Amino acid sequence: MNRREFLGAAFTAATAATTARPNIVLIYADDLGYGDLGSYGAERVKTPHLDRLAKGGLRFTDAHTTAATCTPSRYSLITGEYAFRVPAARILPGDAPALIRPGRATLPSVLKQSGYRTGVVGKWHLGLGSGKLDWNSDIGPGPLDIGFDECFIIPATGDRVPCVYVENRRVAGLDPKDPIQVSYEGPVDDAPTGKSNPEFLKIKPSHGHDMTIVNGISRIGYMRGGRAALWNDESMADTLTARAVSFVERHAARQPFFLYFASHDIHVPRVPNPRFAAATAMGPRGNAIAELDWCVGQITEALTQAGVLKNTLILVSSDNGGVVDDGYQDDSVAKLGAHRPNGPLRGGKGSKFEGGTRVPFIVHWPDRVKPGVSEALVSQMDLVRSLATLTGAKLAAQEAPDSEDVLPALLGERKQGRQFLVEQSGGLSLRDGLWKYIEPGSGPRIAANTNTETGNDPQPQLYDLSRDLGETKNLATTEPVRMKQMADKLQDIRAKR
Ligand code: NG6
Ligand code: CA
Repeated sequence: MNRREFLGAAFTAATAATTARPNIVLIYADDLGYGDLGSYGAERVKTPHLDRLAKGGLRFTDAHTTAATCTPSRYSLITGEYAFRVPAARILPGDAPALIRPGRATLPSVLKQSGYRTGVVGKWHLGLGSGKLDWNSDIGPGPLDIGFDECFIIPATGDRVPCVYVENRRVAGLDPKDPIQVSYEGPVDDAPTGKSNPEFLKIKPSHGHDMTIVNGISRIGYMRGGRAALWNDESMADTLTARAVSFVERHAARQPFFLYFASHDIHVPRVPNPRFAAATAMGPRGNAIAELDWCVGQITEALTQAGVLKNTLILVSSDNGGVVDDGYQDDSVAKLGAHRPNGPLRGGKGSKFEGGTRVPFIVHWPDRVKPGVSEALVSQMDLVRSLATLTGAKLAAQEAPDSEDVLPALLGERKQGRQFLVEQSGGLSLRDGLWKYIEPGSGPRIAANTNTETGNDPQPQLYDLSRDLGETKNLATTEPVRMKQMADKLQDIRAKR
């Protein structure tokens, strides 16, 4: 062995000693707010399975999505890049082309490079195909082209057509004699819609959501055909959970594996299985949280049964803050009572205030992570680089460009995460430690449909979250120097200087 080979071998040994390849299960809830779990203060809904993970793992109090809505948050989670850099990364219709181009480094591709078997089950909402997708033939590019070995997905959201599952490259259960046609422009047949025939609906919209009716629920967008493939909202959680459990069972013998379980709960339409009808006194929104908790219990049990729970890194989070009425008359406002979906935070889904992006975040890994609470500022976008470090994957500096390695914080070995974090909701805001700067923004202060405080203000806003977590006292005029520094820093990050 010459000197170079010797050094190479020594390096490999050192790397192997500091990297680890646990199984990784990322449980990503939809619209679950900071205050929606028992472990984060909820009292009107019981979440024992999630709370057990929080108690046996590390519960973060300052973890964030990059944006206050779904598609941009998921874009960042998968790519490690701020979604504000990509104008197309906004809430997508169900027929949008794939947002993430094949060939770039992604969370699944990085883990695949490290030897992981990768799978996604659940809500995708990152686009499919390359424009004018034919749902009746092979579907791509999609998850299989950016690092997932297998997929079973809802193409967009539960409230958007097409209301079918896509398994790998095909619509699951599609009868070729009954082809699917999708349009976001106008009706594709003369079937009744939510608008023309509200009497056919089992849940009525409160805003929007009045187009094609599937399973007694009108959606956003129009579709026809594919009748044998249409999903059933009541059993959606069961279907997705069964797929997740099967993934664990199939891959437990050949570890490591990475499962991205993107639950549909608790997004609208909230149609939990009838067995959760009495789970809470909050109606479908509360019951959907109970259903989510059940799903997590099933997946955890599958890991336990397979004998891999201890060596599995379970991450639990949500794609944006909580919202109450998000478009259907589902009793969520009337039955909310004292429940606060975003806990002590101001705003919620779609807001510039902390309720928009600060979400539950739990890290559970019995073999490595000691139970506790972490106040570290971390972003879901940091998972790409942090998990690359953990598993020994190579990731060039220009890949996952906004992702920081916060692995020590994720494992509870360090109290600090990142220093700066941009939050996106219409405009941008900046966190610098516990300071928060919100750019001036036009537009309504309250989103009328959802009754959410948007955070829009023609004046700049500055809050000291160490003393004012609820963002009530604007310090912009009393701290002009700090405000200017933060505004400049935000400009730098935006321009990537
Ligand atoms: C909004 C929908 C809302 C929800 C949201 C996306 C209307 C009136 N509202 O446009 O119901 O679907 O988009 O949610 O259509 S997200 O969690 O996927 O970002
Ligand atoms: Ca969402």
